[in-house]
Amino acid sequence: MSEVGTYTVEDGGIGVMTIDNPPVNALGIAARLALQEGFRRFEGDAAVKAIVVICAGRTFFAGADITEFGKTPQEPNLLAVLDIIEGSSKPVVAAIHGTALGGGFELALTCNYRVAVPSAKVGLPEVNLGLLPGAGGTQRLPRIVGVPAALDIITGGKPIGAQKALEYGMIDALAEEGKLREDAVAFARKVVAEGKPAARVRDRNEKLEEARADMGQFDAYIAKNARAWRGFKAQVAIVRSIQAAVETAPDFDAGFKRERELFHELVTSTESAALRYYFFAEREVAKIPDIGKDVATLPVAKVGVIGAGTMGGGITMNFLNVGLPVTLVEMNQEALDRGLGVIRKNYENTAKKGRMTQEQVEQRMALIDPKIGLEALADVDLVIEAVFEEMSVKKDIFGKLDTICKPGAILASNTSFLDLNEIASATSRPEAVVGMHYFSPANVMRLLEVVRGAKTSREVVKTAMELGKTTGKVAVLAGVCHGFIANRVMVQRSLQAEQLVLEGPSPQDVDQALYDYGFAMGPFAMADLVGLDVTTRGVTERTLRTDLVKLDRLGQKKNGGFYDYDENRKATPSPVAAQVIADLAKFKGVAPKGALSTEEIVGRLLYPVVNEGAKVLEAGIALRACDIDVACILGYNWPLYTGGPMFWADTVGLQKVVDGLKAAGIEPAKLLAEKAAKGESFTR
Ligand code: 3H9
Repeated sequence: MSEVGTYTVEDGGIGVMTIDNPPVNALGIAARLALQEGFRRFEGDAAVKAIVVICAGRTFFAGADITEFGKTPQEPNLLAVLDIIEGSSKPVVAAIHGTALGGGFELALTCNYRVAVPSAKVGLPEVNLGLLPGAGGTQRLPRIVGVPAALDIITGGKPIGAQKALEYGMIDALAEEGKLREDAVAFARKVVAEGKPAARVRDRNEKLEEARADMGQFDAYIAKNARAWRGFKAQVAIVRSIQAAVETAPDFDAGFKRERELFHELVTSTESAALRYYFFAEREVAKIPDIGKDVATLPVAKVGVIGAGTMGGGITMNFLNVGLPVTLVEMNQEALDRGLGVIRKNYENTAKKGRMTQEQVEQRMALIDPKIGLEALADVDLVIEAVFEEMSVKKDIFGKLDTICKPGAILASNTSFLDLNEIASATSRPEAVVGMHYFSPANVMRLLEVVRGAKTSREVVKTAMELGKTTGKVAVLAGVCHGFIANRVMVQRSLQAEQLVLEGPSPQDVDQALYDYGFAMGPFAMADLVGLDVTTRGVTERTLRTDLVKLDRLGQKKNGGFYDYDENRKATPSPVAAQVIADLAKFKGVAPKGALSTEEIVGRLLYPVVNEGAKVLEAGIALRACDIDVACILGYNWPLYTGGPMFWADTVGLQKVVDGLKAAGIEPAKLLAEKAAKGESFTR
């Protein structure tokens, strides 16, 4: 008897093996042993004429067990199990519900037939883990769907709904929802009755032979996607592996050998390790040690948002998108109308791209209850304040909310820097006050920092975290400090950049180094895009930005900033900016230190981010290093394939980071120095 498998023989000689390996039936050792055992039994049982493989619980196999990568493999490995399935002398039917992903779908592809309920999804998402489907996926899928579709499906990594999968031929039949087992068994009986030889996907070669007419398509596909795939390795490896399938057909084993070589290169790469780390990190951040299942969430059926500006509007859309009504409050009709107009325009743009219908636009707009004045918020369950970043304004609003909002309502602030405890002190219910810090554009960026004040109740924290999930965000818990997690650590990059250009490297040297590292844009190009006047509001001391603003150089929108721009907004190095930099360096007495290599620039800008991350950890502002990584990746588009600043620091080596900081005259954080001295790491 297997730990996770049960085996029964149904009428008509249909052997059904049910694998139950919660939570997602990952193909770890227990599941593999159960499959091996099932096939051994049914092969040896003359009464069994066909075999159905089905899973219990919420899903079919969700893939190889990711936690096993990098560990000594336990036999039988997945490939050996798939060989057993494909070599079965009896027809095998995969019965799919939930998600058949990665190695799970590859397993289904070694079965002779695939039957799925309409709600099921199938796919090969390995690319998201920096991998290619390494159990035959790049060899078998193009044999079914053809090369162009296989390229899109495997490099895209998105699961495909059962109906579409049926059209592609990825599954053979749809079962009735809720009747998968009966229908799969009936399907198997029919196969037995028809007595047709059970075909194998590996023997189908027509689509590959067709593809030989255009062997240039592989290079062309890579060239077309070069920009989007910058820094990632798996996508190109996937294309090459599919190319190998075409080149070697009908010799399946030769193509498969190439797939294995490429898989091995990827699975041992830092990039894949980073992406796998990130996969678990995104799930880890939801876990808060002192807030377990015993803590209740509060019901939120109606939301209030104060401020219909860019942030308030974006925040509002998150709730409308999941059908939650929002009372949107402004102080005057003009601001309210303008905010509503922007929300409508956003939805209409989405509709124009065909990603929603006009009817859906109207449905979402109808969920907004636009109101003037805070009094309209008396009956909401949650109110999020998104007004001007000024303590006195916020305290005034929270004091009023305290008298207006019903007991039990959650009072949230979208402040990005201010002291949440001070905001909460303006109310008589600090336990109800929480930070819900969104990143702009709030309807797009996936990060939500939930800020826990000294007195915020566990129920309120849990509700805010879960609301993040319901609205498609990844919620990361932060403690109270200036800038919380993402802003606090990332501001170091900008501070260093502005110091560094005074010492010699030009803005374009700095921007190029960060672009090459993987950021979409360097800090100077970004400052020009946002507008230097915006980023210097309230700054009184003399900085590069304030000096540029004094010359009316506001960035892309006016006269250039750190760069000059032509009529197509193409940037060129600016002699005026170079002079401004030289003048400020002289004024501050900064001596030129000469050129730096790209690696030195990256270290100089990003080691201080790591250092601040260590301080954030030390102070308990972030629960774990992975919380900082998730916050930077989702809030600042830190390149995913580096794993975020803390994972990257471990890759570089903490001693090297410490040495780099010291060389730049920056004191390493205590935690960082200690870990480096002990040879420890943050994430591994
Ligand atoms: C592969 O197959 C390689 C092969 O090509 C080649 C081999 C030679 N392994 O996401 P959830 C855990 S690569 C281990 O919250 P949902 C997850 O960490 C794999 N653990 O649930 C979480 O743990 P915890 C290709 C896994 O309902 C728990 O299960 N497959 C795995 O929101 C629940 O997960 C994929 O990339 C795994 N494969 O979503 C699919 N998957 O509760 C990866 C999940 O302790 N998985 N866990 O935090 C998913 O996309 C989603 O989990 C899924 C369910 C859609 C299945």
